[in-house]
Amino acid sequence: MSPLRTQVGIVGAGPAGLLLSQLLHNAGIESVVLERHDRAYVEGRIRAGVLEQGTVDLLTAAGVGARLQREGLVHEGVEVALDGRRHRIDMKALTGGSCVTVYGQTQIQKDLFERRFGDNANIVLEAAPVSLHDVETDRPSLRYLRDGVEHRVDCDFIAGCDGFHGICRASIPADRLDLFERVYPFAWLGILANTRPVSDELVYTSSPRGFALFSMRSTRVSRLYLQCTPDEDLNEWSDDRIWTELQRRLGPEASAGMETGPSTEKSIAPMRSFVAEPMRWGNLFLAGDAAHIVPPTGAKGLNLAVADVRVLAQAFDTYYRTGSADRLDAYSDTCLKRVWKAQRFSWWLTSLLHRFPDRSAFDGRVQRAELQYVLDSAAGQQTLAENYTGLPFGG
Ligand code: FAS
Ligand code: PHB
Repeated sequence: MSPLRTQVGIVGAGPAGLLLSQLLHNAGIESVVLERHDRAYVEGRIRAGVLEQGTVDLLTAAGVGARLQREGLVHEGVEVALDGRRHRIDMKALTGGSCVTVYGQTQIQKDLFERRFGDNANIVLEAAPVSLHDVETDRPSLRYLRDGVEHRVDCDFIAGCDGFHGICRASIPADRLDLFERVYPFAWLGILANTRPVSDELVYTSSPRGFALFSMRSTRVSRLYLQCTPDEDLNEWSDDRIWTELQRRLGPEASAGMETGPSTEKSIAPMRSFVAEPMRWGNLFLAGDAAHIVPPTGAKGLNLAVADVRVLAQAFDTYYRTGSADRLDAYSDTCLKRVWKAQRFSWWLTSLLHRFPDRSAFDGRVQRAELQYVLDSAAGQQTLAENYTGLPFGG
């Protein structure tokens, strides 16, 4: 079969890949997206839930934010519970107007797929395996199998948007990458339930029994997380046991009136911090989870993926309009400045709120004192608020 020819070959139809495809389309740049799963699988993954202000603005400007604007829940504050007492942090007041919006990643995927297919985008689903070729030349290509037939996509550039376990970063010779990683001694057990959230805003909970997070997907759907061991057996966690533990960690007063009910989804997510540098090899550019992973405590993963493809789309736009490769050459450094600030915040908030099994008594007291300082101090609350709602894109 004769090869396809395009300007940017994108591997992965997650938030990074599909949004990049949309941004390139808006700039008049052609792309082909290769995704190994089908649409239902990609749309069905229950993942992120909190969008920074910049992410909401970018999705809206890109033409995929209409339902987000209608259905997204704008939160001006966030709560932190310590010793059963809930403290509200007024993020809007502390940042001069920034908020976050609660809108599930599954909804973003649905909006992106609908818009891209509506624009007749070239998205190949169930394309597996995908392989990269001649990445260090000016004629890179992608190959993939579909229905037993091998296909080739000749392109100018490849965007590796295939997530942490994808093929793109793995295609880069090990001696061309510096990897930075921290694996945490715990994981998050997450459930979805058709119950009224315990609060109108998110509640991050620190307790001697471990961390808990009370989030939501709507005013009728709760998204809840419990810190657990990395090797937890999900079968050991009945709904009753989960609800009881959530109430114990939040405390009787703060969880008074909590509505419980059957879970509609239950999963365990590992916790790691990870960065691959540089985010480029030849004409392959890594974006999103393919390049970095953060513990979900700071709600940064999806937002970082959006920030990466914003920079990459602008760099491609400059290249094709002017012939200048300056922004492409600066892509990795530009992204990593903000990636590392989000890594620091995600590590800091994770370290502040979780119970570390091997932590000394002294370290436990210092951890508690730091959290108490943040809750008692306007400066402490401001640093949390400005990071949580999202640092400036240029930052
Ligand atoms: P993704 O992993 O979302 O997408 C990669 C895509 O590439 C997938 O569709 C995959 O099928 C495809 N792919 C992979 N290998 C391929 C190959 N070889 N060929 C073709 N396609 C391939 N972030 C938050 O902000 N808040 C959260 O609460 C949160 N919870 C999470 C829970 C879990 C269990 C996980 C795993 C992640 C969570 N994240 C969270 C982070 C998550 O939202 C990511 O940051 C976000 O999905 C990143 O988007 P992408 O970079 O597009 O990667
Ligand atoms: C979610 O709603 O899934 C969520 C919210 C905040 C986080 C992590 C996950 O920090």
